[in-house]
Amino acid sequence: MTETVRISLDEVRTLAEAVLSRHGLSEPHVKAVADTIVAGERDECASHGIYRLLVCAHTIKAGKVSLDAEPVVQDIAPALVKVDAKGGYAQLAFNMGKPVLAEKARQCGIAAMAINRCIHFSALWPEVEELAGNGLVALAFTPSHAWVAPAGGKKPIFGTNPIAFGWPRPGPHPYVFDFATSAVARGEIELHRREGKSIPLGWGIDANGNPTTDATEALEGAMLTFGGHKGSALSTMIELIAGPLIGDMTSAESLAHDDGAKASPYGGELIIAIDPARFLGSLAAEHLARAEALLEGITSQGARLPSQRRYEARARTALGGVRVPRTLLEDIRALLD
Ligand code: NDP
Ligand code: PYC
Repeated sequence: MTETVRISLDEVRTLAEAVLSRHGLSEPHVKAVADTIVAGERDECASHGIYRLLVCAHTIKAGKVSLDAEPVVQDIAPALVKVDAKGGYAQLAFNMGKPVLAEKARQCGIAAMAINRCIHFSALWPEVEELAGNGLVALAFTPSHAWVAPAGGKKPIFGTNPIAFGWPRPGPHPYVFDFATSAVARGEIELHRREGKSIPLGWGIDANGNPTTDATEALEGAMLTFGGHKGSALSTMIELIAGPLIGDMTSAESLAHDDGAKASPYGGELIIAIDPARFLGSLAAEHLARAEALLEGITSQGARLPSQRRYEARARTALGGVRVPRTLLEDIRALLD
C-alpha cells in the first residue's frame, strides 16, 4: 500500500511555483504551468498533477524548453489564429491565443487555433472546460512522442495523443471529456512503475511484442491504443490534424527531436471552438435544452458523465486538500535542495 500525505491546494501551488522558479522558468510561465499542475491535483488527476514537476525539472535540465519564451499570436485569417510558442511551454501560448480564438468563433461561428513549437505535457481538459465555460463548444488535440503501436503492429509510431471535448451547459460544470487515444496516459504507467505496481493487460507490450503487465517493459516496448483499430484511427487523425495540418511535428518527429533526452514532447496543438449561438441564432435555447435532455438521459439511468468525478473531487479537495504519495512529495521537495 502506497503511503500518502495530505497537503492543501495552497501548498501544492507554493511547491509548484517554487520548483518551476528554481529551475529558471520566467514568471509568466511559472504562473501558467503551475495553474495546470494545481488543477490536476485539485481534480485528482494524478498523472498530470504534481508528478509533472519531476518531468518539468528533467525537461528543463535537458535544455529542451525555452525558459522565457514570449509566444507570438498571429491572426492569419478570419477564423484562424496561430500562436508561436517559440519553444516554451504550451500553457502560456494557449492563454494568450484563447481570447482571439473565442472572438473569432463568435464572429465566424467556428474558428481554430494552432499552437506551434510548444513543449506539451499538460492535460487538455482545462482548456476545453474554460472555452465551454464561456459558452463555446471546444475540441483540442495534440500529438506527443512515438510511444504507441498501431493496432495490428508492434512498433511505436503514435503519441498518446489526447482528444478533449467541451460542451457548454447551464450552471458551473460543462460537459467535458479528455482522454488519451492510448489505452491510458503514459503518465499513469509511469506512476505505476514508481509505485512498483503491475499494469493491466492491454496497456502495453514488451520490446518483443508480447503482452505485459510490467510497467517498465511496457514503457520500453510499446503502449497500445484504446479500442484497437478505432483508437488507432483516432490517433492517426490527431497526428495529422495537430501535426502536418498545422505545420508541426508528428509524434515520431518529436521523439527524433528529443534525441534520447526523455524530455516532454515538442510540437503543436490544435484547438477548435464553435459558437452555438452563432449557429442557431434565436433557436439556440431550444436546441441546447434538447442537449440537456440527452445528458439527463445518461445520468438518469445511473451512468455518470465524464468529468463528474473531477467536479466532485474539486469540491472535496477545496476543503480537505489532496493526498499524494510520500515518496513523490519527497522527490519533488528534493528538487529545491
Ligand atoms: P482516463 O482514462 O483517466 O479518463 C478519460 C476520460 O474519461 C475523462 O474525461 C474521465 O472523466 C472519463 N471517464 C473515466 N471513467 C469514466 C466512466 N466510468 N464514465 C464516464 N466517464 C469516465 O484518462 P487518460 O489516462 O486517457 O488521460 C488522462 C489525461 O492525460 C488526459 O487529461 C489527457 O489530456 C492527458 N494526456 C496528455 C497528453 C499530452 O500530450 N499532453 C498525452 C496523453 C494524455 P473523469 O476525469 O471525471 O474521471
Ligand atoms: O501521459 O501520455 C502522457 C503524456 C504525454 C505528454 C504529456 N502527458
